[in-house]
Amino acid sequence: MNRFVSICRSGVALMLLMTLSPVVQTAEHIINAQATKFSPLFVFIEPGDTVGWTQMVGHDSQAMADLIPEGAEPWHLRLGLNGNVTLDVEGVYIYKCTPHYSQGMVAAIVVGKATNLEQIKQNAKGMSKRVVAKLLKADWPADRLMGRN
Ligand SMILES: [Cu+2]
Repeated sequence: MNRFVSICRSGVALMLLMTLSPVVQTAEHIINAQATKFSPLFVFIEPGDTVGWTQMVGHDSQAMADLIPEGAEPWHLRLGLNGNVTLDVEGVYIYKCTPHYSQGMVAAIVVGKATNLEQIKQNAKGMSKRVVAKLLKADWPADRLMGRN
């Protein structure tokens, strides 16, 4: 009986610890490749979160030069393979599928606040300019609006 009580107590203690623990929670966000689009087209995440791409047969994911925050690490997932990246630097990241870029397969990830939005607006060209225009019109979470206007 005492042992049972002790196990229950430790269980409750563990639950309390998990609830009260100040550990920062990171999340994983999934983007699907569908025909010649990434879905969702825009994801809003927190620094340290991971983005994973699925259904990537025939597709890749490549961060576009001059369209990611300064100091951020560009990525290029291998063609046809699912993969993921963890993004720590705040700002807007524009990425493309290389084989389908000309068909507009371009999308955006906003990590924390959009600190580099002005730079993105200036540097975007062609298909990336179209996706930036869409991003500006999209519904943003209220805490991300810095730099949008
Ligand atoms: Cu593609």
